[in-house]
Amino acid sequence: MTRTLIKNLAPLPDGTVTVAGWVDTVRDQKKVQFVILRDESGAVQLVNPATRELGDDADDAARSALALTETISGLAHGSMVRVTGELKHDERVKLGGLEVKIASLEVVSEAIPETPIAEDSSLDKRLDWRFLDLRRPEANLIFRVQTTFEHALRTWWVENDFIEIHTPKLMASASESRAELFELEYFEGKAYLSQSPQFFKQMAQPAGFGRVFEIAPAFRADPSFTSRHATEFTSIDAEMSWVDSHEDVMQMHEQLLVAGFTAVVEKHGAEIEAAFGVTVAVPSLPFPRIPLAEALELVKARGYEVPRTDGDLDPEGERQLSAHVREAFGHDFVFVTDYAAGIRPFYHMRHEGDAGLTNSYDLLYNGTEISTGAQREHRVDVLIAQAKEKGLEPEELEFYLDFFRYGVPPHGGFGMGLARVLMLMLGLGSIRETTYLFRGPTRLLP
Ligand code: AMO
Repeated sequence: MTRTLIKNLAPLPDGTVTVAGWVDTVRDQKKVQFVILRDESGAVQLVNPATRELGDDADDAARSALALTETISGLAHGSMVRVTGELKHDERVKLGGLEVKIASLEVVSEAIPETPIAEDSSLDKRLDWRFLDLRRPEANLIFRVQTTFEHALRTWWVENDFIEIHTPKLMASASESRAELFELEYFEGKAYLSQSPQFFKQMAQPAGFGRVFEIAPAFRADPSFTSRHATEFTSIDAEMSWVDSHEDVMQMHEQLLVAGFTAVVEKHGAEIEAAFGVTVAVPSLPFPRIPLAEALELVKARGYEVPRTDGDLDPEGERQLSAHVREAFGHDFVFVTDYAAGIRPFYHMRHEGDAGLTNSYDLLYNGTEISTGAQREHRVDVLIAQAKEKGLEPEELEFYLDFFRYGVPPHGGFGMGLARVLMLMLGLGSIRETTYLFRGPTRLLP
């Protein structure tokens, strides 16, 4: 269909144009009608001199002018229309300094006049009507930022010799903790939804791929209702061979993020500021690194005693640590490193001289965890011992353990939640806003 995107009208000379989109508002005055038309790229004012009645000598042109006026009067908010008219640049027009005088208007799809959501509707109600909620320019911007961000990550990976993989989401076993596993009937037996591409991105290492990435759904049967948990989320994963430690993984991770943030700032910095009132900054390299034990001390020194007994940070602890990092280093990101083995999965490599600590990290951004990464244990006997220690049956993991029996390079990688990165980047309150269609314990629709 021939149409001009509204954002592309400004550079055009005055003349005939065709635009298409949905009706935002109609101002139906006695002598003139104004329609604000929106499409995915912006909004423009349409104008029509109203014809309210026909004289005795009315000709065809007068009759169609009356019909057009009546059509515009009856336009409901949200109806899809296609309009051909005369574009005119006019500085007096507040909206973008231009206007289209309607020559013809076709109602392509009528909307029910009563819109089910309003600007002040609750988030839950907006999610019920997500396709209408997404018509908001700010919502549209979130997903354009997402596109730019993902594109920049992919470009960086491709330029750095990574191979894109697509791992199965139907699994025969758990890939992370058994507690958060969705089980489903699978012909005569059972299958599980993948919680992470963990095992299969690791498989690419003995497969000789060297460096891999994937951006794909992950599923967690997590009953929590926090602003940062979903039962299905998009996981950004990378894994690479020949690492000396988790330090190599962190270096890859921070460079990748700088590429992603640079692209977002260059393309959307100004509109993000206008829409959300936040300034997205490209982080400087290297990101600060703080061992977990030291992080807990720093948080304590700020007067916050982490109430957890397992030695991990809690969400308030993460916020406190990020506040410290911002004050001390002026940085929005921090790698918290060297987690205790007791709070890490069996596949994390442990310190050479101290089996109580792992070669692992969490990455916090603006006070919230966005990622976990680690060097993996690649010595099969050690891996089996660590699995047993965590109460896992090596028999169930045979397919995975085989990856380590035929030659495997030392390797490591990370997983990162896409919606969390966007939420924190744009200063939004929940990943429900930055997920196209959120899935939670009580939400499977739309
Ligand atoms: P982890 O379980 O920490 O690590 O997950 C990695 C990142 O994924 C995101 N995330 C979630 N986002 C929304 N809702 C959830 N329920 C949810 N759970 C996790 C977070 C988190 O930091 N296999 C390891 C990664 C690795 O070591 O490579 C893993 O999955 O942003």
